[in-house]
Amino acid sequence: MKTFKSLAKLKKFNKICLIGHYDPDIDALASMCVMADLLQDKFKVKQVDIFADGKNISPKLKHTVKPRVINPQKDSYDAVIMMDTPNTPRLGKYEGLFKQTNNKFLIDHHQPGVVEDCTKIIENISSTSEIVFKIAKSVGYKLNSSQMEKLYAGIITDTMNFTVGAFNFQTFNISSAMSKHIDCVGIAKMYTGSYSLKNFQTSALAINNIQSFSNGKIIVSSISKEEYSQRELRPDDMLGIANKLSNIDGCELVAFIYPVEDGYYITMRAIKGLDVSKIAANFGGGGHKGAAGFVSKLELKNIIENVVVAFENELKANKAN
Ligand SMILES: [Mn+2]
Repeated sequence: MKTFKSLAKLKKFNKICLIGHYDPDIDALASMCVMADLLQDKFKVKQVDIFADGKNISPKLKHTVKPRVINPQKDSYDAVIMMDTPNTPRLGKYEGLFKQTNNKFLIDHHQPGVVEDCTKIIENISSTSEIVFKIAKSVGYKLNSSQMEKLYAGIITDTMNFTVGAFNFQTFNISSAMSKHIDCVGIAKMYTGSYSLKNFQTSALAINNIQSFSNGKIIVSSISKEEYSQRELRPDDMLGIANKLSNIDGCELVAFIYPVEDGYYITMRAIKGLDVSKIAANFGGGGHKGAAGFVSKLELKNIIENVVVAFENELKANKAN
C-alpha cells in the first residue's frame, strides 16, 4: 500500500487551505471536503478552509460540500493544497493565494502541470476522490458513510459510471469496499442519472448543433455565446453532454464547445484508445487520454476548425501505428 509519507509534513501546520479548480466539479468538491475532514480530525490541523472559484455551484454540488463552507474570509495560510488540477491558472481568482503561500502541495489525478516548489501526490487514476480514499486508508483514518458517499460520487462522476477515464481494478476494489456502507445506486441516480429540465433542453440544443466529420468518426457540437445568453444557461447545464455525444455509433473523437467567462471551453472525449490529452495540452489545457479539455479565446468558428484539424491528425496518427 502506498504510504503518502510526504503528506506527514502537513501535521505541523495550524492553518491550511485547499483550492480546487475553477467551476469545481463533484470530484474536486468531494475530495477537498473529505481531505479537509482528515486534516482536522486525524492530523489535528486547527483550521482548514476550502476555496474554489466559479460563479455557479449547482444545488447538486452544494449537497456534496455540506457542511463544509467554501470561500471563507480570505486569509494567509501555513500551507496550501491544490486539488484536482495540475495547472495554477485553473485556480482562477485563487491562483494568487496558492502562489503566495509558502508550503505548497498538489493532490491530483491529471497529467502533471508545471508547478515549482511543490510536494506532489499525483496518480493517474479515476479521480482525486480515489486518491483521498487511499490517503485515508494509509493514515488509518476511518471514513464515515457521508464521506464515502462523497468520494464514491467523485469516482462515478469522473469515470461516468466506470466507462471513461483512468480507472482500474483498485477503483473497483475501493468502490466495492464502500458499497457495504452506502447506497451506490442512489448516488449514481442522483449524480449521473438525473438531470434538470434545463440540462435536457441544453442537450437537445447540443444535439441539434452536431457537426460530423471523417465519416462520422469525429463529432463536434457547440453552443454559441448568443445561444448561451439567450437561454440563460449555466455551467451545470453543460454537465454530461459530452458523454452523451460520445455514445453516437461510430464516433471516435468528440468535442463539445460552450462559452465560459474567458472564452470557450472545449471538452473532448476519445474512444478506442485514441488520445485527446495531447491535443488539450497543445492548446494549454489538460486531462486524460479519454477525456480532456482546454479554454480558447478564439472565435467559435476558428475553434471548431482547429479542433477538427487536430482530431483528423489524431485519427491519422492512430492509423499509422
Ligand atoms: Mn477529477
